[in-house]
Amino acid sequence: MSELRKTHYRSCHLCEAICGIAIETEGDRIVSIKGDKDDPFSRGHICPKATAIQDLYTDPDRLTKPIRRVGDEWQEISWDEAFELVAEKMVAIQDVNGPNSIGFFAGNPGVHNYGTMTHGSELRRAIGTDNHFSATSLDQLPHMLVGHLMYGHQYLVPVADIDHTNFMLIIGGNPLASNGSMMTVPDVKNRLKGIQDRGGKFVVIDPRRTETAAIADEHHFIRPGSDAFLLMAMIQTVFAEDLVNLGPMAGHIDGLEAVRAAAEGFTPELAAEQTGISADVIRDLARTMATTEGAAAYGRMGVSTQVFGTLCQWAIQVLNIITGNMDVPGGIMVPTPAFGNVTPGTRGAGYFATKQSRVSGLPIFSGEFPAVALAEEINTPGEGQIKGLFTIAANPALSAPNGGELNKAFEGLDFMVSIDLYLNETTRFADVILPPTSPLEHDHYDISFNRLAVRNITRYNAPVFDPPAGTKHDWEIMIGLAAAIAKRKGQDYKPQPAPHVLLDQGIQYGPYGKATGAAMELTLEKLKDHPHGIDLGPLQPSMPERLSGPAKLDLDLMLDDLKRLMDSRQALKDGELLLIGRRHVRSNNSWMHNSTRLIKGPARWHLMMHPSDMAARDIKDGARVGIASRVGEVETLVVASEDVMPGVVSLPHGWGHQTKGVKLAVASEQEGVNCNILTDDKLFDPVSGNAALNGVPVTVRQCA
Ligand SMILES: Nc1nc2c(c(=O)[nH]1)N[C@H]1C(S)=C(S)[C@@H](COP(=O)(O)OP(=O)(O)OC[C@H]3O[C@@H](n4cnc5c(=O)[nH]c(N)nc54)[C@H](O)[C@@H]3O)O[C@H]1N2
Ligand SMILES: Nc1nc2c(c(=O)[nH]1)N[C@H]1C(S)=C(S)[C@@H](COP(=O)(O)OP(=O)(O)OC[C@H]3O[C@@H](n4cnc5c(=O)[nH]c(N)nc54)[C@H](O)[C@@H]3O)O[C@H]1N2
Ligand code: SF4
Ligand SMILES: [Mo]
Repeated sequence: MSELRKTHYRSCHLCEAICGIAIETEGDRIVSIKGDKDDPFSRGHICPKATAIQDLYTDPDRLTKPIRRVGDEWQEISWDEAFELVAEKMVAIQDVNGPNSIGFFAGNPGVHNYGTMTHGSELRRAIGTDNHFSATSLDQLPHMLVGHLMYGHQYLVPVADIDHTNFMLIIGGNPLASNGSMMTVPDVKNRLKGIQDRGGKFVVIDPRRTETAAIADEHHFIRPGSDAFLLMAMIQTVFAEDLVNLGPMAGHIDGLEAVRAAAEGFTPELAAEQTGISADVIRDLARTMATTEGAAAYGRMGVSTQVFGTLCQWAIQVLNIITGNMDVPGGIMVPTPAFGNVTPGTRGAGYFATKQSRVSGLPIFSGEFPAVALAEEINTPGEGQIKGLFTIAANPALSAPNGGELNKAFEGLDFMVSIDLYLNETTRFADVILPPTSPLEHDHYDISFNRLAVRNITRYNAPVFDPPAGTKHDWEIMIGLAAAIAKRKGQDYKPQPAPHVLLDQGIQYGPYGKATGAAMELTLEKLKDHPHGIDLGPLQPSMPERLSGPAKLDLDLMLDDLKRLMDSRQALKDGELLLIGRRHVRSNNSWMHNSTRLIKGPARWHLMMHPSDMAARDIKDGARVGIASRVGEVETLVVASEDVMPGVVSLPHGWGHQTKGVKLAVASEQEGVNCNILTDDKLFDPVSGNAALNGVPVTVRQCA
């Protein structure tokens, strides 16, 4: 007899859109996964990845027990043996080589897993090293650095009020494929259409005519890496045409005149030459930003992960501020989440450049060094060389630049431990793999993404399934390791309370919380009574209360960097090819290619190239091509497309699973290659150290 059918409401943990999903189960079987129509935020929307959650859950390749490498084999071991072994090896490395000889690399799924966020510090503290790295510096570091430097806190990151804006400028983001990033926005297509339905418009600036560009009112190609010229020219126009309006920020900013002076030389004519966008269009965009009631400029991966990443994100803030769009409905605002709301004095404001990485002297940001420094920190001998490594929910072998060098580095480590669900391109180098429970086997709360959501909401989800006996959650693995390491070091260790206890405290002391006397009297218990979540309303103006002082426009770092920008002027080089990335709605970074359901359909890993660039090199459509950069070379198939700008080629990241030693039956059958063999660890934004994964110079030739 079949067991009772149940419907569980939950947030999808796969991407930043955090859509509400309804998972129907029968016993330990998933019957269906659909969009939750009663979810106040996502309104029933989902994408194909949500249904693949069941593939992840039932994937025979998913690891469920700790394993250790013995020669060329993997053997199961008990949790206690695993914790003891890791503690013994890692502490021994530190005893001989000093505390910094252990490194950490934390990856993207950790941010979608609140236990990792509340308890990751336990393990880090037990080890006690300076050498932390994460996907942050392959991604949104410039946003956080600008929040920290301009507004005084790394989490003061305003988001576009997409539901009320009348003009949105999207620079280097493709939310129709990525579903929004640093802007949690489920059902983004309808929300963008909503702008058009109320008579507004949105414009996309991108070297590729993306899915988002295809439905935009305007799309302009831009030469990769040149966005800072465009943004500065828009700022220059606002000053030159006397359009400055500080709106609610008047009286709460410093440094307007210095920015005016610094912007002077960045004319639309100069920007036109550098970007390929005409001066008229640039002036028009600036005027529209300044004269539309409720306008928002938003920039994402294309402008963060490039050599002027921080400058671009700073210029976007300046542009929003001087056009009166900071902290107004329809402009950009800082959300007010139920947990982790930032007000003056909130801990974790961030710190910058208080230390430098050992080999290249790259700046620390809030406890971590840029990921571009990881390979050299492992490969360069000397005091502080990394000899032992933890990877946590990360696949840097595929996701970090100069993959060739990094793979060599992993091979040379004395000991490596991976907390991960799969034996993949990175974890195959580990000595011990510690697999956590599947996401459906633990509770869920979006600490990070409620902070970036285009509407204030809060949801808590109970586990869908009980964790199988003898399994551990990510956070339990972390405290297990921390305890074993502390014991071996002869230190006292007492773990923090469980994640849900910390969550409850944070909610109770948050802006809607019972302990702060808010009318809603929110507690975790109360939230549990709302399976679809609680709608906390649209974004609200909240300045200057959120600031500890005036917002600082004239940051020395940025004004200095404008000189680097000016010096970077270059004539468009004949025959130059710049590599950019590409995301697809049926793929998710490097780890969801093992789902047959997602992978089916046409190949999505090919190189896209403009027909004129192909003709110039005698390359046939569909041919096998060799792509080479300063650091590496790969071969793949090329597809001709007028959707990429001439001079630009596009290759998605996260592929390259045909590697020996991985246990990914479906993914390894796929032909895509690792594009990060081509990206360069010496190509980065020197201000933040963030990787420049876009705008990488390459050559392409047809294979014989
Ligand atoms: N060229 C190029 N490179 C890029 C990018 C790009 O646009 N272009 N994008 C960059 C960006 S934005 C990011 S965020 C990074 C992402 O790169 P990474 O942070 O390395 O993340 P993923 O590739 O998503 O790999 C996630 C790993 O976590 C494991 N995992 C999944 N769920 C869990 C879990 O619940 N617990 C644990 N312990 N493990 C889990 C998976 O098996 C996988 O090994 O890639 C970056 N790399
Ligand atoms: N389906 C799916 N969704 C995802 C992910 C995924 O892998 N798949 N990854 C998640 C993660 S970790 C992140 S960080 C987000 C990223 O979210 P987005 O930033 O929206 O993602 P991308 O599709 O990488 O968009 C970057 C865009 O920048 C363009 N671009 C490249 N170089 C330049 C440049 O120099 N200037 C300008 N103006 N544009 C440029 C690219 O053509 C691309 O369209 O997506 C998240 N959501
Ligand atoms: S858009 Fe993102 S959060 Fe929504 S269903 Fe797809 S993967 Fe999940
Ligand atoms: Mo990311």
